[in-house]
Amino acid sequence: DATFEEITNQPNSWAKTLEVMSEMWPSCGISLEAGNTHVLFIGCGTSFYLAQSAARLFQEVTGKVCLAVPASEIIFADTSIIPNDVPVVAFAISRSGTTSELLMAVEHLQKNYPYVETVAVTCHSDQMLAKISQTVISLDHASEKSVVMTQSFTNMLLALQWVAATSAGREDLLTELNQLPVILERDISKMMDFGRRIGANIDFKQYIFLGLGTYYGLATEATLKLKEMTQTPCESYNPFEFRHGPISIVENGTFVVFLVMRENISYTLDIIADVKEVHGQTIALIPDSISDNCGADFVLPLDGALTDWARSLLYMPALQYLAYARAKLLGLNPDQPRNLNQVVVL
Ligand code: F1P
Repeated sequence: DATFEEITNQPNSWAKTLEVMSEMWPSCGISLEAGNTHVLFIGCGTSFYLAQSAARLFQEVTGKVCLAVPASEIIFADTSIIPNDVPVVAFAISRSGTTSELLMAVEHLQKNYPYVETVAVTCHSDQMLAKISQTVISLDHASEKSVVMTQSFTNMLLALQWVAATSAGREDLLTELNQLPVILERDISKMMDFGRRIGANIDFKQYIFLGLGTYYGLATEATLKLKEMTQTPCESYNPFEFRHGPISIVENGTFVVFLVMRENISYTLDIIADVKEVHGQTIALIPDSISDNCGADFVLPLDGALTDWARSLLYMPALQYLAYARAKLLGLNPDQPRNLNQVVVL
């Protein structure tokens, strides 16, 4: 099916995205050099979760003020979101380039805030979003037949990571990004084995995905994949927030997936222990340099030589495949989830 092809094609599509970005971005005319530029990231559904992840890493890498908002908030609740005394760049993210709310948000910005520069990030550069935006990041090689977004998510996020590293003049980070296609190619079968073991286990009744900072958008996206493809109860939280109430839903059969950062590892180990104490099953996607003795019931060790933010994309294929494997287990068609279309039109 298409979803399988699109998940497993990611080593190729990531390599192509890096090629496209190094050719197009330097000459696109958008400048993020002014230190006081504010950067908005706008999308719907998967593209909003992408915006959340991108905004956090962009802020970390460039030091600019960054904000992720669902497109609907630009249209219906824009008070005080958009400053008027500094340059503003808005990245409008959409696989299809035709989602109504996103088009309305871009039109709203252009009408009411003409100084905002809009950059379309899309896999369909022949569609309306690209036509109405000032600049287009065209990732048509990552477009999809499936309703669910998999490679389009990671490729659009990779493109924004590339822009962040380039704008900040961070050659070290660009070097790391350039390594990702080869690392993914090397590790993808290990990720799929993991996804199958965890997703296709009928004993797991509900899933919780935990991620912090730029990983929070990944955790919410992993939740959406599982929800769209399988309708399994699942939720996402910041791991530290999880202990402030939501942990009360954990019981035997609750599978808690940690997207682990090296930076806060000792605290994360405490949370893993807390979840085990209340009879949850724990899984850690974790840098291989610290995976031994992390205490989780299942471990997927990922490249520990990369920085936390450069490693982030490597978490996604495993989590996408988890949802895919569960859809197969339940006899569902992952390409065509219940109640969903590729595009939501108002
Ligand atoms: C965004 C989106 C998807 C969702 C569904 C409907 O589309 O909300 O995230 O899975 O297929 O559309 P787009 O604006 O990125 O094309």
